[in-house]
Amino acid sequence: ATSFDWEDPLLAKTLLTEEEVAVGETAERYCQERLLPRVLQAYRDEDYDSKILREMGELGLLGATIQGYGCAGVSTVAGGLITRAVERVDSGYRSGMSVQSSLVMGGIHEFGSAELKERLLPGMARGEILGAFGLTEPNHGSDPGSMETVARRHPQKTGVYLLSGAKTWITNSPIADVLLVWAKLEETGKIRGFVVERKDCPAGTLETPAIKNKNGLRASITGMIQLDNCPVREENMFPEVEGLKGPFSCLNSARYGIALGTMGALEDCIARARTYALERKQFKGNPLAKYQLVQKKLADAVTDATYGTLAAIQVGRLKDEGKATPEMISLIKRQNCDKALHNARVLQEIFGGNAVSDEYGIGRHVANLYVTQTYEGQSDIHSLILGRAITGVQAFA
Ligand code: TGC
Ligand code: FAD
Repeated sequence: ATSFDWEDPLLAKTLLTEEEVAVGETAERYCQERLLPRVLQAYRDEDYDSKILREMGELGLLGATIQGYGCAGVSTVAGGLITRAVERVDSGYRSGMSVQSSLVMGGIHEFGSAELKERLLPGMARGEILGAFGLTEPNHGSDPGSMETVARRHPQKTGVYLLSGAKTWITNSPIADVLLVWAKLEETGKIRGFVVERKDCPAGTLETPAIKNKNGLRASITGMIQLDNCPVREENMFPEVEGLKGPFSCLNSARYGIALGTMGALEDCIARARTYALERKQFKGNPLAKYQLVQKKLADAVTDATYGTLAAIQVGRLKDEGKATPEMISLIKRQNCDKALHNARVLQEIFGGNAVSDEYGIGRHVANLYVTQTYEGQSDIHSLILGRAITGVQAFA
């Protein structure tokens, strides 16, 4: 007999291959056993332990969808099950991993020269070489096409570009060994991707100060990238790709990871709220779970997590068949981030005053999920991407 499983109501698990189930279980075990015990202190101290990326690398969790170069070569859905497992613990840990895996390794794999891929990807897959992705600038966030960071040819040295400008709100920048920086080539005005290697930067040409005192995503490290005539060899510029297509191609896979990732955070909120509602008693010794208003909050959240998970699995399948469009990814990124944030905020109410204590974990997810709704295209920006696709009229500017 089949009974209802509140943790997987529509049996999404039956849509997964054996390999995907195994990858998901490996990731969940690592995250629950190794990440969960340290997140509370890390969040309090605003401390990101870069050993985490090495641990993930040892388990084959970094750049997992890439074929070759020491990467696991699993499906898009399996990659999403990894982000879901990590984000079940904390969006900040997923963020550090997404940047490494999707944005930097993914970018180098898709657009880098053969030499760059062979030299950097295996070390990045092991978590020994850490990456950051610099697109956002202090004056240009939602509209990165207006970026000011520029790459000029070195006046004396052939085959060298000098990068100048500033990037801000950059995950991993203070600890990154390689920084994928998007800059406009002075001679063409077109956006190009440059792999800046910290070890090759002369003193004073690259600074990556941390941005401290965040009120969300405190278990990840965020900073700036300041470039002052920083020399980068031509071999480190992506040879072919020009324009916003470069950074946005990397974002497609990172946004996919967030769509399934945020379902992990929401599921953790549901599990915590359910446990609390069953234990906490108010009015005549009844558990909160007995009250209809509380049950509705749980029912709404479980429904949204279920729909979001199924939609993400479908888009993952289409992506691997080469049938996914960027708008499909905007659709699930927007919906899943919005629903995760909304439901987390509502479930927080079940904890009453205790929600204010960080020991209950719910407030941390709420603060983190605000960030997930904001980065990689704020939800309203994804509304406009969808609106353009629906009407044929762009409403950005
Ligand atoms: P638009 O005219 O729409 O496009 C310009 C060119 O780019 C191409 N393109 C894409 N290509 C592949 N995939 C996509 N998703 C693409 N989106 C656009 C497009 O085809 C076109 O190509 P071409 O060859 O014709 O030049 O450009 P626009 O300037 O009108 O863009 C507007 C808009 C809103 C769509 C875009 O700028 C946008 O999405 N803004 C949001 C910014 C954003 O997402 N920033 C992310 C920063 S990285 C980050 O947040 C990492 S957090 C990581 C973590 O910690 O987890
Ligand atoms: P703005 O662009 O100033 O937007 C502010 C508000 O205005 C938003 O609500 C937006 O939706 C709205 N808005 C803007 N334009 C329009 C319009 N045309 N119509 C309607 N509404 C509009 N970036 C990176 O490059 N790499 C990273 O690793 C990275 N990591 C991050 C980590 C954290 C913790 C945070 C907070 C951000 C990170 N970002 C990163 C930056 C992130 O991508 C940007 O914050 C995001 O793209 C929004 O840009 P903005 O903050 O400049 O907001």
